[in-house]
Amino acid sequence: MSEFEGSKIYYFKNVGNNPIKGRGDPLRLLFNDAGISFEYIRITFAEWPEMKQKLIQDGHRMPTLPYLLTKSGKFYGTTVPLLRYISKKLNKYIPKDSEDEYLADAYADIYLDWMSKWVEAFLSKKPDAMSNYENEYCASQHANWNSILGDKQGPFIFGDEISYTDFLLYHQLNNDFGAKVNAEKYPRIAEFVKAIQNRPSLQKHFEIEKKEFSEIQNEKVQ
Ligand SMILES: N[C@@H](CCC(=O)N[C@@H](CS)C(=O)NCC(=O)O)C(=O)O
Repeated sequence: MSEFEGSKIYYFKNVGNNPIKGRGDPLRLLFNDAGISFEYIRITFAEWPEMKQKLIQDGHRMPTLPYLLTKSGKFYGTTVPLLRYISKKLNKYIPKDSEDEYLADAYADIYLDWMSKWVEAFLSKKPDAMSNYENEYCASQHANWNSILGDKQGPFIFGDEISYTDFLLYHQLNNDFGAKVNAEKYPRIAEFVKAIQNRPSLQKHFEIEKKEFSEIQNEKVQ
């Protein structure tokens, strides 16, 4: 049994009235795909400062969200290093070829830049910040990822084998546009999204996502 079985994953509640926006979901995608049980604990913006201070006092050096606590109480933070670490431990989701392993790291770095741009636009007070981000920045990211996906045969970044970087890419596409893409302009991305959404091991994940969406909509209506 994996040491991550039964972990608690902590992330903010309700970023932008949406259960998947922000940085929490790549971990959920990986856990769900791998069939590892976990509890997803959502915390409010008001709760976080005190929790963060407590984590710092307890000696944790990466007190940002998301973070993970294993059943035995081990703390792990920061999304990409954590995805990579879990993948290594599972001996899954990391390309076997060392050049592809390097590329997976490099593409994960591109994801981090992309996510930072989204955070910047999301938090900006400028009225056109989000539309500029979506129309200009996202367009250049989509063009680049369409090419990256075109470098190999197969629906995923490294071909037929899914990697942790695929979870990052899918999450960002979902975070921005609910994973809707212009299939004529970006056919490889469209194929990729379809492959992720049709993946049998992720069907429960998508059901939970749908349920959470409707719960948030109902909360808004009340
Ligand atoms: N490099 C980290 C960044 C994490 C991060 O900045 N998380 C934000 C939420 S999306 C956060 O914790 N903000 C509150 C804080 O920094 O105290 C990662 O990718 O996990």
